[in-house]
Amino acid sequence: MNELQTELKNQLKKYCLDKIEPFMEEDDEKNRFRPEIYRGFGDYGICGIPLPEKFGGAELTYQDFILVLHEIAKYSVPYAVTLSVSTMVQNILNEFGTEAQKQKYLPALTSGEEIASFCLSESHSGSDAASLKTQAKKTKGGYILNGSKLWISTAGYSKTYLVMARTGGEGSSGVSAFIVRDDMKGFSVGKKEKKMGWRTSATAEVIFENCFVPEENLLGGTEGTGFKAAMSGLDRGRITIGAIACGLSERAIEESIQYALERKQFNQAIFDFQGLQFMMADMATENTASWLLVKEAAEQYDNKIKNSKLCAMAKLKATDTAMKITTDAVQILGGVGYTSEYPLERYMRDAKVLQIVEGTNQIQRVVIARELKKEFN
Ligand code: COS
Repeated sequence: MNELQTELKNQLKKYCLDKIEPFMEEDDEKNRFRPEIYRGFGDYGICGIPLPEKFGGAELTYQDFILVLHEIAKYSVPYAVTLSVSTMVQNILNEFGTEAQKQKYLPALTSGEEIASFCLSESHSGSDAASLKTQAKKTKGGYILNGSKLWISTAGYSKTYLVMARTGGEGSSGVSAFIVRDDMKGFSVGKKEKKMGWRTSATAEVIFENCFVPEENLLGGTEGTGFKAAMSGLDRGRITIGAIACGLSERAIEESIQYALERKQFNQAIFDFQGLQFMMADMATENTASWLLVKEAAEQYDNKIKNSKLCAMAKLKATDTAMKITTDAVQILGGVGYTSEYPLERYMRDAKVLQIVEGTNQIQRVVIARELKKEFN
């Protein structure tokens, strides 16, 4: 780590210990999201890490960004994910938006004053994203949106929603992206999901009922580019989900080793039983391997190498590993690990959805296999 990264990590650790950690159990129980915690990230200048300075970003690297997410995830996966998704939307706006769109929407996001949501999934279109049905019908001066999006992170708290909707025929080329604001007529937030984990993150349906979106809010001013914009955003999002998984795993490893060193059975610390030592050695090895993969994907991205396969591998490996590590960590604590007296059961619940979001791990394998086929054909 360079000096800046060490400094950033230390400052964030303090913020997370003071402002996040004390509320996590209670907020998890009450499904409570605190916008002030996110705004606090803004005060640390981390809400637009990879974005250009001219739009209020820090213009740092993706390698810096994954370190920040890794640190936050040790205290709260939901807040790390909120930052990851909002930054993913900013990246898409920055890459595909017009100059006017960037100037208008990015500064409030990079400062942390506002949050952005990513709206791709629908009830009949999850893994098969190109089959989405939300309609955007051309009208005078803009588009009328009708349909709904499901499982939208931070819905109800975000001001900007990047919405993929159909302007053309079937398939990916008929999809366009729109910048929808929460105060647009016809936009509303629907059912809030009751979730196994990530309970501090608000997840809900968003609904469009004859929602008029002005022409200038068509991303990039061009129809038909929405699917590619979403996919390229997801490539980056997959690296950050990998980083979050590694942060969560690291915390679970720390907690379980600490416990194993203190807990005595048969007159010795349970750490000293070889059965547990092998388990802990595997946990540490697998998480280190995952982190190296995530770091490599981030480095390639910083070097402008497009590598969807590596992004998918990083997400797949790190999140499957987080599920295994958090499950084993509960096992090391035994009965007490299954109770909310320790946070391990929450870590395990928070890990599960990492295998599902930003493309299920089955989809990651599809992406990897497709690239392998291209390489070997
Ligand atoms: N970056 C840029 N463009 C991409 C891309 C990427 N990573 N992946 C695909 N594209 C482009 C393709 O190049 C193709 O463009 P052309 O038509 O110009 O050739 C177009 O998008 C369609 O691609 P493809 O034919 O591969 O699309 P498919 O419908 O077969 O689906 C998968 C591809 C399965 C990979 C995609 O649907 C997917 O990732 N699904 C998961 C969705 C997801 O992650 N949802 C989570 C939402 S957030 S919780």
